[in-house]
Amino acid sequence: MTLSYDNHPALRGAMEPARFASEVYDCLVEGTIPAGLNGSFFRVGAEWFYPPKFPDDSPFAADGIASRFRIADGSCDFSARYVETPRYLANKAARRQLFGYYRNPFTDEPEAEGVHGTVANTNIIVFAGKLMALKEDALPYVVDPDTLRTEGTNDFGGDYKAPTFTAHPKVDGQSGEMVTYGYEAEGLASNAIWIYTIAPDGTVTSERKIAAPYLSMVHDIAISQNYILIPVYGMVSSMERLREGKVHWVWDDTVPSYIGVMPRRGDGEVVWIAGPEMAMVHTFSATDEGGVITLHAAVSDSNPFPFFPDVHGKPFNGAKARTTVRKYVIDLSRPQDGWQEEVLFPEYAGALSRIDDRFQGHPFRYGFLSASHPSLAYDAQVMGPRAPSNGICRFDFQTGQVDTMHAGPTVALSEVVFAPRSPDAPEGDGWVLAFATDYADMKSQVIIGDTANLAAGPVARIKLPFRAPGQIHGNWVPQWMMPGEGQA
Ligand code: V55
Ligand code: FE
Repeated sequence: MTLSYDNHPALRGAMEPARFASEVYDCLVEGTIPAGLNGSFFRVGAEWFYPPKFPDDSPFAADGIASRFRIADGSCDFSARYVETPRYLANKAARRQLFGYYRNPFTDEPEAEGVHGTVANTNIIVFAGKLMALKEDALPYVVDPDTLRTEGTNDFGGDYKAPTFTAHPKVDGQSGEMVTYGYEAEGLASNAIWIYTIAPDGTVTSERKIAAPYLSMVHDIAISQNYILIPVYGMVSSMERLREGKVHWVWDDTVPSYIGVMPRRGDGEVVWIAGPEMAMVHTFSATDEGGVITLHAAVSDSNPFPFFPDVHGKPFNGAKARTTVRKYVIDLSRPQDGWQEEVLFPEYAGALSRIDDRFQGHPFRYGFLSASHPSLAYDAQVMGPRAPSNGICRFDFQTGQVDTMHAGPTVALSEVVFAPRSPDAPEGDGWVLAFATDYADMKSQVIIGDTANLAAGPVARIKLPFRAPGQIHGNWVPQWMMPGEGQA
């Protein structure tokens, strides 16, 4: 049998799968890695080890590949390895793709029967002493931080009972408590969401079961001091469409959007606040005061994903897919009024919103984003006509100021992560790190900037001698937070 990507034109150039595990000892560095930056930048991305069964399948079904930039005393070692999910191992044994459309087991080959189709490609976190690769359709996969070998799933001693676990759990920056959930928690196409709190030692401390107004992609949530915010929007599915052999998600612009508001503690019910069409795929964070919630998020007016079709056959709308930084205010004394939305920095477009994670669940001031902006020059001959994300931005939500670092005219950035200068540094003070591929030589790098002067440009570029896959999400894990390390 011929194994090639020839029938998959999207898997060429910057998207062509690398298909190898890799290690680079002592990477080449341009500039100087800050002396105080000690820890690991863990990332997970997606590549098709075997080409998709259907050329129009969602890239969200590509295999997870975990990687680590381990930074200490001004130098950096890199490693990468596929997450060894049951699907990846079964495909390897068969030497072909056994799985069909994204999250549609009805389209799998008979040999895939009984093998979970998850690809663990969306986020990678350290919590309760474990490194875990996450995909919202399955339990976390535990990965050894040193070898990046996969050890198996984690159900937190059997007390996490949902079959699915979000890629975006929230860890309270002060208490260390995790607020997490699984959706489609009562089986494929169910609208059940099971919500858990987990103590810093990995003990499950609460379980609550709610029903969404309808089944939708619940990719991310936000937590404030007192509430959990659950966005629900027109990315929908049904058992019927899965049985018809289609990709899991489809956009429906006729259903209302909702933000579910649920008390973090006690057994208060969820209140669903309704509003117009939008897709709130990623949040920054939220705060609440006197029963008024303020939520910041990266939001588009409609379907942001061109590979998920429209249920009414409408063509993909690029303008409405543009994702911007927005602020939502919800007055819990008047839930029938819905929410008030404000687009804060309309010229910046970017989807992968982050904060200084030490402020998760508490009042916060700064947001971070890899973004495009009309003032950030790019080489259209190398990059093509569409502006890439080549700015690393820090938004001050108090003053409206934006600090921007231009990453270069021929790079496309992945999500930015923030590394605090010290455990108790002021909010937003430290370094930003972002993985990028330089389209001029098709090699990858990590770009580091100092928040004290982002406009000055990168302080260091850690260079790989090849192109590695971009990440979906990553996290900076300071040395003092690594499993097996004492608190600094
Ligand atoms: C997202 C990403 C996914 C997924 C579902 O960005 C939602 C949103 C990379 O995989 O499976
Ligand atoms: Fe995400």
